[in-house]
Amino acid sequence: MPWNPEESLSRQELTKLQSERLQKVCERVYFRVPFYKKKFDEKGLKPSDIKGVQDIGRLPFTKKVDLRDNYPYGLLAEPLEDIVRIHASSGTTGKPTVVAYTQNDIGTWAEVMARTLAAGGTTKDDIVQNAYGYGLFTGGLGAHYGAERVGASVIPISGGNTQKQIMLLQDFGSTVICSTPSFALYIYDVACEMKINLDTIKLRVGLFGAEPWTEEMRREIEERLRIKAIDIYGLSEIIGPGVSSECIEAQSGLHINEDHFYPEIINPATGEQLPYGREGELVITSMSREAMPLIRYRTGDMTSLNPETCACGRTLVRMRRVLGRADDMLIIRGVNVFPSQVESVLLRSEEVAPHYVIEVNRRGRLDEVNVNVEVTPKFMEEMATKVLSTDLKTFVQEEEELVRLKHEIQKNVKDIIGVNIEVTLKPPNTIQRSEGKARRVIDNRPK
Ligand code: DLL
Repeated sequence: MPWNPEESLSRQELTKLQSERLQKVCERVYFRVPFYKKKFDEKGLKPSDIKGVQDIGRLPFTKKVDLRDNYPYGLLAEPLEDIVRIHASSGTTGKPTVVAYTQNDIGTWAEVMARTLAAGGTTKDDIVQNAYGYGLFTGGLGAHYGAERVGASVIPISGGNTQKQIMLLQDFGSTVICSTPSFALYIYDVACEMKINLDTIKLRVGLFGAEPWTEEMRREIEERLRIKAIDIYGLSEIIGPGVSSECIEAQSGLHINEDHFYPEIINPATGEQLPYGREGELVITSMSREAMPLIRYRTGDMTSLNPETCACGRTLVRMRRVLGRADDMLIIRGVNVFPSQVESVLLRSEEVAPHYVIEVNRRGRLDEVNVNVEVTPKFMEEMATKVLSTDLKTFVQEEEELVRLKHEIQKNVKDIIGVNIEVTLKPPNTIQRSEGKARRVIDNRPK
């Protein structure tokens, strides 16, 4: 059931609401944020030229570099005395990206996160173990406020502390977990090591996001933890988590809270708007934010939009699962590859575990990719009984069974993605686990 009737408006009603909010936000940024006044002026645009969403293509884009150039407070549309919260996301280089909220923004955030939790089937009867990190990262407090708004009991355990997570899952009877998908798998592994009987855990749903993951990973998590795994998406610059989420009824695309966040898909190379169904870069205008609204923010995330009404009754447009950021795309011998595509091929082999890291090296003028992936403990045991000579400690890569599996994976990658990669099989529990966002790529190429 949708949390708010605004999730099921007719397209006509929604467009009217969006157009009103878009006009207002254009006024707000033009008269309050010098950066935007300059951008509008350069295009010869006045806020009054924007009559509705049909005119959005006339507006300038905002990029991450604009946030950095205006660090820390240059893009605020409200005086600091009216700001009640500041978050930041760590960039790969230098200063973090700063985002600010007024009291009303915090209210909007709690509302969209309540929608996310409700879409995942959470009610006031649930106990929500919130394993997103609390702090500058928006995951922890975002999920916290949403869960409270729904009326659930929130356990603010934050990320990390894996053994304690398991203890609380058992003792507090948590029914919903919020975490990155990679951390959920880590919790499962540790629970197995601790020989925990999963029947003692009441978990039924997980709300997973903050990093790219695949359908294959969803299946692994659902089978192992015996829960429904829901994809939730967002980014600090726009609000944090709460931009879009799947519903438990369909688990088929993430409903974008379009009444607050106007989505467009563009060709990242040309900036041209693309129609529904076409894959491109997601661009979002945060129409109802007060402290730091952004106009046509280029998220860097690649997806497509589907306008069909969903089985759950929500009319909000759905975005396809994010394959990855345009910046994370690897170009292997001219072929564009997202780490998540490698993940989905790896997990087709039942003998490998969902723990991997992709290394990229430069040899001469060519990029070489080596995928390190763990075999499952079951495969390891079978190998030990079949190949008596195998010294499991040294994990000899030339061993017949390993060579067969390695070739099978390489062939799958070649057939499905169309590139040649090197594969290094690793014994169980040797690839570093993540308690937050997983680091899937180690790029050793000279900058
Ligand atoms: O990761 C907000 C968040 C917290 C979302 C908790 C979901 C759950 P940032 O740290 O600013 O904010 O990172 C945002 O993470 O642009 C995407 O590239 C990636 N991302 C977030 N959710 C997903 C997802 C939070 N479900 C960046 N699938 C975004 C794929 C995701 N990528």
